[in-house]
Amino acid sequence: MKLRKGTHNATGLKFGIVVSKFNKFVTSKLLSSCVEGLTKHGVVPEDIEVVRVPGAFEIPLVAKTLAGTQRFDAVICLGAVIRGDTPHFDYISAEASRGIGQAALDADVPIIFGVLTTDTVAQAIVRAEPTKFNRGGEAAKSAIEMATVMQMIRGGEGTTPSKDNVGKNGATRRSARKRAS
Ligand code: INI
Repeated sequence: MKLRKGTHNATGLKFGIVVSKFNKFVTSKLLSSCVEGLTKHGVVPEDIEVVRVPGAFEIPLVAKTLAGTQRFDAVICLGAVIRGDTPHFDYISAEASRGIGQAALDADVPIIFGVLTTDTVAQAIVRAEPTKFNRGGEAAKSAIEMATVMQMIRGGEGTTPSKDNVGKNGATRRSARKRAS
């Protein structure tokens, strides 16, 4: 039996981040802790590209487009949808989650769902807080784990990413696969 699982060593990996401006007092915290999570695990700042969008509703299209460039090992989506007095919350949160899931399948690249959906502002704040739930940092870890496990599955050998998964220019097996097709 072969066990395949991702690692948290992100050296040489590249990440795109889509972050929404709506509820910026929450999403800015998600973004900073996500970037910190990536760099803590070996990603260099030049290998992180951040795109800001108006709200969570706009995240899926940009995530799919970023992933489709094949320049990233994973894309991370960050947003905060907070329930109000109308059904608006349900439409935005449902579309963001459905769209992000679909984007990953369409682009064939890991896309991480780091969008908070909460009933109250207080719940959102505590989830974004790096010293509490740290959802931004968790999104970073999930992205690294998915990027490395996809490399392994696609590379087909070993139970950890092997050095020959990385080409001369730092391109991973996934981008090599794209060049070959
Ligand atoms: N966008 C969010 O990211 N969070 C919210 O809580 C939110 N609420 O509550 O309205 C929200 N709305 C904006 C939406 O995402 C779009 O940007 C807008 O509808 C334009 O398409």
